[in-house]
Amino acid sequence: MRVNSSIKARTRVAAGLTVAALATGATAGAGPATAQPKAAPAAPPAADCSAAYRIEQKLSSGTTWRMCWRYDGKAGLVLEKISYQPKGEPKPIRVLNSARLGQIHVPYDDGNIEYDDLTGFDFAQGLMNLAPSECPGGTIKTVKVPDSWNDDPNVKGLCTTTRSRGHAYRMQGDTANKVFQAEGKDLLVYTVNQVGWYEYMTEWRFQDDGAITMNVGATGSLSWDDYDAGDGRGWPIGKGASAKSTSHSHNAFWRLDFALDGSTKNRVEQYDSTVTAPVRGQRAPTTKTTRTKVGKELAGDSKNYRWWRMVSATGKNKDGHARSYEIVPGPTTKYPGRSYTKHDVYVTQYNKCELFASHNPGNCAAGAGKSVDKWVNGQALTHPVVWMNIGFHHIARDEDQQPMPVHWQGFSIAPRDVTAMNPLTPAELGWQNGHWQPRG
Ligand SMILES: [Cu+2]
Repeated sequence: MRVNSSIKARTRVAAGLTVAALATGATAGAGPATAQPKAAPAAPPAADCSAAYRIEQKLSSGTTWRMCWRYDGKAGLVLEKISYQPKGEPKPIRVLNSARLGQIHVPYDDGNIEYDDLTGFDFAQGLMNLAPSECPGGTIKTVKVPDSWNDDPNVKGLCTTTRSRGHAYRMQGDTANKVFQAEGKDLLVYTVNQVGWYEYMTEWRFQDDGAITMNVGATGSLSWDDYDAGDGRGWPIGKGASAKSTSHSHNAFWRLDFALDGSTKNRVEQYDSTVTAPVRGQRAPTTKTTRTKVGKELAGDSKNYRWWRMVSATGKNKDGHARSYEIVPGPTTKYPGRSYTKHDVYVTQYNKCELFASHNPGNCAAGAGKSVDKWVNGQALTHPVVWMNIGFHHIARDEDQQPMPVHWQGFSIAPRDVTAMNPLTPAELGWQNGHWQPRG
């Protein structure tokens, strides 16, 4: 913990009392985040978890997301059994068995200190009470923090709500007076966890188009204990050249255990494209895309024109195409200082004790190593687990005080052939699949 942890811990308790006093009546509960009327489901799917741990939201555009949540004593929020059901699909389509953070690694540029926030600096203990205004239109669930340091382990700390994300699509119709357009809607699930001077927002965005976007936002305050590096590794944020806040990195890891169509036997593919200048007789450059099947554990690097996808072992969409989810990396600054931060994505064979990308507390096997890079050792991938590493180099600026504006880092997974068409296609356009001919 960053030096004045006791003060921060006390602050947490005090804030807890205040919010609890204000927000009586908000208790753990099931049901949708907002009070939108829901169409009666034809056959409600069997409950995967008790009502208090269920999140189910039918978005106004017709897409339903379902999942279970739990709270881990180190990883914090863990979302499980996540399924997606766009309108027109008869049953939920399972996407993930489990989705959670895998580490937040924070090394300071002067080499004096390095934090493993999840495993070593009590990220999960630092769950913050949320005021009702922080979860507009939503529900704040009560989370029981395992082995809590506080007298009351219950924190009103899990917000589920909905948010608009602007245009989902727009298309001018055949006649000038017809415009097809719709606003995208997302289910948002988030917690705030305080670690020392920082507060991390862990946000999961379940979009009505089937994409899942996960982000960590850092706010709170710059670390009071990490100032005046004195060797050119900080940025002055006080008057004149005083108070140099030490530059540092936030390397966030996510751990995704896929289960497309309910099976963990997903296949992993990497795609690369090469662009070649025109040769004689060609009017323009050409681009060739190749697929590489990833059969064994992978330490992968993002590259121009490179992407990966997880392919369902069993499910096909109505066009007969294998369902898959594509990994869409967000902007990253890869930190080469540690073996586990040297690659952008790791794919490991599932092992129930491999839970944190670094400082893994479990004893997985003799000589197994404590970080994700060590677990990439040639095993065949019959149950691949994806570890995404997104880094941010934080050179402070005057605007970082006070409070520090949220700086976000994260990535998405996007459906590729999960449905035969855009899941939000209006009924009138449902026939326009493939190389369709305009109707006269
Ligand atoms: Cu920072």
